[in-house]
Amino acid sequence: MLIGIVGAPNKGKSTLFSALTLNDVEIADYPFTTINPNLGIAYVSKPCVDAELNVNCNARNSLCINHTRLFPINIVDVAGLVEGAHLGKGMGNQFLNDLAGADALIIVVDASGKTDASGNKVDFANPIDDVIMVKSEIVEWISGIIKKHLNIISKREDGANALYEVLSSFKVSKAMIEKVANDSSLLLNKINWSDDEIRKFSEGLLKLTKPMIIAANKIDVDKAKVNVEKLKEKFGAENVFGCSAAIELTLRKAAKKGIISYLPGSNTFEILNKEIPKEQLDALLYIKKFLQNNQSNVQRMLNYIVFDLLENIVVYPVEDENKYTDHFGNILPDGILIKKGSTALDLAEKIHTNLAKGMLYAIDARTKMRLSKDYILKDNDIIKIVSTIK
Ligand SMILES: Nc1nc2c(ncn2[C@@H]2O[C@H](COP(=O)(O)OP(=O)(O)OP(=O)(O)O)[C@@H](O)[C@H]2O)c(=O)[nH]1
Ligand SMILES: [Mg+2]
Repeated sequence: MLIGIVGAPNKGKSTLFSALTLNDVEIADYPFTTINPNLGIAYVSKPCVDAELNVNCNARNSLCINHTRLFPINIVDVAGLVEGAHLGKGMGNQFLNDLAGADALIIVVDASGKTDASGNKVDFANPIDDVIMVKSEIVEWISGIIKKHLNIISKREDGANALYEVLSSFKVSKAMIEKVANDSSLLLNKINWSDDEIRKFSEGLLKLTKPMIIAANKIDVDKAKVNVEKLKEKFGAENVFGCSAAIELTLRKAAKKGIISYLPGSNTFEILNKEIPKEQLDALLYIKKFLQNNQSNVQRMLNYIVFDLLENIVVYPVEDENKYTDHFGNILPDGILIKKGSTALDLAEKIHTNLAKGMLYAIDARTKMRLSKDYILKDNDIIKIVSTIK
């Protein structure tokens, strides 16, 4: 799974990326600090089933800390996007190609309103404008790809296939293309769409394939909360997460160094090393106070994207349904992220095609009941796949 971080320049995209992945990347108070994409791994978190079963798991494909299971997710942070990027302004929009494979996007805006849509310092800027600009530039990017190939596409009877070939890196299926065209009453036979129709199609495709949420960043700055409320009003409260990437980064770095004990997403932390310089201690005490009134939303946001927006559940495959272990005796080694609505057979396929090929049935390790191949998996299921091929 890949989540893309996008937004106008100087909004805190790389700070958020660094907080999520703990990769050291360039962060600076001017536009276009990032030129090449930053790639890293972040973790979504969820209580592990090992606590309920009174065991300690041996997590292998994920991590488990104090019964909180952490699942790796790929994150990409790209250069800042400005109005007219599709016409070559700023860094242009070619770099958006690095977001093509993303399953969802985080649009980072500056809720403090202290940077304008180009990333320059101002006294008052409206972050709502940034969201509109970013969305519109992303639509132009997709439209541009279609337009570039329109000549060839327009000659094809099988327009859905032709579009699919052009947009293959986009995590789209032919069915998705057909659905979007159908919803917009656009014909797929020898496509001869106007610019407006291409834009409409691109908008629909974006909505379907790249759900987006807004990170209203820099809420540690005075008066930022007013803008967070305005963003929620405009784009829906569930789509906006007020956050401070800078504070989250400070906390995660301090935790890595063993200065504090902090579980990402928690609203508090413990200072373990009080021998640190006074300035650092004061900063941590300030953050502690800040967290009393503000949710540390960075982890919540990532969890929301993966579990709610993208509708993933976690399923634990095991080989021994009595001991909850794999072949080597590891307890609950793997937690698999899988789309809600997936079947036991889908799980087998995700583990190994051969396992799926020879699959006879599954077993619910909790109840020891037999489950059919088309059993719809539930969140936190522990499943043994019984197959003639291993
Ligand atoms: N007060 C405050 N400042 C922040 C926060 N997040 C980032 N910043 C600052 O905002 C500036 C820009 O941060 P970056 O992470 O480089 O922003 P960016 O969006 O990646 O910028 P470009 O790569 O230039 O597009 C830096 O000075 C950061 O320290 C935050 O939560 N609060
Ligand atoms: Mg950056």
